[in-house]
Amino acid sequence: MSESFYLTTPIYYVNAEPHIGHTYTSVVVDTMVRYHRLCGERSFFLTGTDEHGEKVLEVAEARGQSARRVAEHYSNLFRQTWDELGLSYDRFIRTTEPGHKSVVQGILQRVYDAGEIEFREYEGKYCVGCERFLTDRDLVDGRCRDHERAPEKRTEANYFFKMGNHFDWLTRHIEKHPDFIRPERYRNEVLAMLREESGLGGDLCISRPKSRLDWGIELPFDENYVCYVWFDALINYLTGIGYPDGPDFAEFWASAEHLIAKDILKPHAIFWPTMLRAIGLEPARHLNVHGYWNVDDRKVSKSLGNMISPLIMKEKYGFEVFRYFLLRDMAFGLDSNFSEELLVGRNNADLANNLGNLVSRSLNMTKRFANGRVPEPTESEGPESEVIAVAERAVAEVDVQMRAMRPQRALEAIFALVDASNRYLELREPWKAAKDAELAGRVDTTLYTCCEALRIIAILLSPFMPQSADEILRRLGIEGELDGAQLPQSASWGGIPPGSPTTKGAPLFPRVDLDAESE
Ligand code: ME8
Repeated sequence: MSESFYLTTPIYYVNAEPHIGHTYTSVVVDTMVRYHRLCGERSFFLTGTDEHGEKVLEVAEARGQSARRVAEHYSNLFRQTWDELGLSYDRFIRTTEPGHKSVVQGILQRVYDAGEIEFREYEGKYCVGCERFLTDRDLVDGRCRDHERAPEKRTEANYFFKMGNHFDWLTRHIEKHPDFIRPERYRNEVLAMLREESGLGGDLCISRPKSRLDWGIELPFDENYVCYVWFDALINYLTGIGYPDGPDFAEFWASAEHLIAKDILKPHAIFWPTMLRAIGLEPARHLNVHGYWNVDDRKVSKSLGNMISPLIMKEKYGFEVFRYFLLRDMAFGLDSNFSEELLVGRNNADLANNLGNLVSRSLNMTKRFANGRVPEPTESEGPESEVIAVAERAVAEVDVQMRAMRPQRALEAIFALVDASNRYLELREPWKAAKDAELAGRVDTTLYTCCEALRIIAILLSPFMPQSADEILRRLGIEGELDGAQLPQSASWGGIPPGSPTTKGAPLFPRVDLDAESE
């Protein structure tokens, strides 16, 4: 049986509208899941909303509404946005669902009965933005590095999960599985965090007194407290696939891949694996960590008010262009800057001039010189073999890069084939060859080679730009191409049937002129 893949996004807080940052993580997961489907692998895509905790209460109080109403509003907004953008999630989970509450309570009771939770007093620096107590590492000039606000000093009697009991095991696990946390820079960061947390005793406060906060899941062993929002939220990854006894739970849990940005590294790399250990489950297979989208070198966030809306980007440029930009411009793991100039630059260079041009030249000439039908190739020479070799390398390279969670590198490999095909076309000059008695015989092979390269490009590109890929296949006259066929066989050279009726169509990716846009 082929491998399974269970991919998750963070569940987003219901205190803000979806912006470029949330969109990036969700789009990477969508792309990965589409790729696995293309390979005939079973996959499950979980996303959703994180609805308890102080952040939501803050918004609710400011608006004079109930927390439930605010949660409902933003949760719907996230779901509708992902639907409008065509993200192919399998389940959208909400932490206010009754089913999630009973899973969380079952786990709390189990961990409590196992003696891993204790009750005592604690004083610390609490950031409402992060919904957690901070350590000195989280502070810059006394302020939270992400929210740029000073934490509050808080003392409370609370329940603590003794996660420090599992630090030795976790350190060994990270050392034994070098790519558990990837890219590598974040693994090193987690090992440093673990050393620091060990020095602090390694306890995690997992309760909030109802007298201060009652918007959460009640502790099953003390009705005066609700569960800390992170303890509740992380468990969504189990509820989402039917923990404890759903039919697919074991299969998908064994193949779990979490995707997050570095802001929530500690909860995912330290709280979560130790919680799972206490529950008696293995950690996820990989924790994939990306950097921040910045505008003018500052993290895009609700608290800084510099958000970029995916729906506005869709309206202005089309979602496929925005999606391509996100996937291509961010090296997974590093920060990236967003500006409309950069997006338009990518559109014009990669999509309009390069890929779009290959599509329109190939199909225009197929129309002119082969009556609009993919011709039968005759002989293949050096230049054809070169395109074939680049196509084969692209198929293999995309696979390696996708499985290593480097979507930007996979796109580079696809565009190496686009470049090679354009160079090939320039070299063969079918527009001249067709008029030259000696060279006219090779035009059919040239056009076949371009159409076949385009077919492979479209298949490989389909997880990244599903609609554009469908459109290329439609213009090649083979729109059912992706049904049933699986990578890598589906992209092996020679798959396009000669005689396929092609269509020229309008430019696939029009050039954008930013100056004209702003007029
Ligand atoms: O942290 N650049 O939710 P959240 C890149 N509810 N990605 C960004 C980003 C940026 N500027 N801003 C946000 C929470 N993200 C918790 C998660 S999971 C059990 C609970 C993305 O709404 C990125 O994926 O603050 C980041 O990790 C996530 O949104 C934080 O979303």
